[in-house]
Amino acid sequence: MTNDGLDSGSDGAAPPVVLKLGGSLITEKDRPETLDDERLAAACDAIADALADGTVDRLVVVHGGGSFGHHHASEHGVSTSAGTRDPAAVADVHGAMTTLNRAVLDRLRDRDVSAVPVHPLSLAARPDGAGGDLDLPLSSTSTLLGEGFVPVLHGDGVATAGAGVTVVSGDELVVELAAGLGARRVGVCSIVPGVLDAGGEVIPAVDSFDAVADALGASDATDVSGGMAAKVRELLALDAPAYVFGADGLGPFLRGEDAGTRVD
Ligand code: IP8
Repeated sequence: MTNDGLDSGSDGAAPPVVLKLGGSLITEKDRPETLDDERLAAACDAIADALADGTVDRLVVVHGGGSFGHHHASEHGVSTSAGTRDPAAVADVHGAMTTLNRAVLDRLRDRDVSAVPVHPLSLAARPDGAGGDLDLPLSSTSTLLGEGFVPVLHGDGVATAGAGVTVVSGDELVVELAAGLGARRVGVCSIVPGVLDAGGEVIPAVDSFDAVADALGASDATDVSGGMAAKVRELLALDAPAYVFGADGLGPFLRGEDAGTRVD
């Protein structure tokens, strides 16, 4: 079922838009704990404009790890499938992600966006172990939305049965949020303008993984949670239409237009 915006969300209110800001967009991915301030500011401007214009009224933002989370996760050998029981490693990964989260929140609030943090490490679990389903309770996010806030989640550590703490990617959170909140549209904004074919051209629409599997390579910089192939797989599983686009696509996406590649 595709939720085209006419239905109510799971709490009876208008369905939200779920937007991921990729770590590659908002950080300098190859320089540890370094923001890409210009791109982050432009993304926050687009979000603030869309909320001020009313083109989006309910929005959940998720951001990735970029050079914050991924750097620490790979130093400690932690990924979506490999966990740690070292509390210092958990503190490093989570601490870097909350630092990045604060930077995003500050810039959104500077633009009068009612952005508030939701930290997955404090909420979520993989009760069936690494590789198992993510349990992400949505009551706080959905109540915050209903109260007029813009919840801002992020890739993080997640309690994982039998493995300690593994990584939960922003993409996985996007899928859970979109499904659980009955999202109207889903956007994944990164530094690539969409899903690219073998010749480097943006594929306008993807409706099956097999059709694009050959063209999807791994991410160049350190990325413990899978690159574009994993993103496309996860987005294809959604009911809501999802779009993968670059920085230039963010404004159009938030205005309800097509941007980059539609994954549906
Ligand atoms: O950048 C991963 O989130 P992603 C976050 O969305 C960490 O894959 C903690 C590495």
